[in-house]
Amino acid sequence: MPLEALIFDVDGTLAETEEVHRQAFNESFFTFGLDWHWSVADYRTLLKTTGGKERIRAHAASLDTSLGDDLIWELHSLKTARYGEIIESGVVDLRPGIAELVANARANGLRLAVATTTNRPNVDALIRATMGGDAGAVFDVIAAGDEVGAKKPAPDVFLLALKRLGLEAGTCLAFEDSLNGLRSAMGAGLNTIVTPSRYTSDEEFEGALAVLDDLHALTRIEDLKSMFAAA
Ligand code: XBP
Ligand code: MG
Repeated sequence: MPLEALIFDVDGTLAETEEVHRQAFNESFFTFGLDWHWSVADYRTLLKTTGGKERIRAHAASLDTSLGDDLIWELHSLKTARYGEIIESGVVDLRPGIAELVANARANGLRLAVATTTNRPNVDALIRATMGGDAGAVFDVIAAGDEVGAKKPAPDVFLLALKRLGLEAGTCLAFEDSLNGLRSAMGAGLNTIVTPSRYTSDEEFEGALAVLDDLHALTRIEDLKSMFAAA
């Protein structure tokens, strides 16, 4: 089947955003009077739990404490607002090759989608800051965070993107940075290219169609289609 669409993960794939997430989490903990501070080393482990609210809940449990759902939602809303402010200040760029790949895919008639664990406001902030436009104008389909019952590594968010695209998995190619993301995409039946990011460089990506440092080597659609056809 011909390649018809590219489906991108966001955090770690489109851009190295997790350090901004980590800063926003830590500033929110301070604002809430929590004596929590997530170091880089802490966060590498914490990231195995996908979803910011789930991550907060898991951390509280590791301290034998629990924060009520209302407080977790309130804390996460503050974090999301802070994340958007930091991203909109322009501190993060797209990873190498992403802008060219998106432009070339569009110029070659491929459709574009996002399938991410983060929430829609974070996607909008990142695309506005790095691509200068509305995320809904750059991508045909956006499937994000709380729109699905089970987050990555469950396949739900990629299945939602496929449903909204109206395409079979066999005509699409996924791009991810993490093992949780790879498992999610493969669970949805998608061939997946992995570009490990700062926080996932130590992970194994069995089953990936390719594992690349970044996507600058794959900006030519002909090369992408050849790799896809050989899968
Ligand atoms: C990575 C995640 C997200 C972010 C934080 O998402 O697991 O939880 O770390 O964002 P992706 P939220 O699937 O794009 O790699 O706090 O909004 O969850
Ligand atoms: Mg990711």
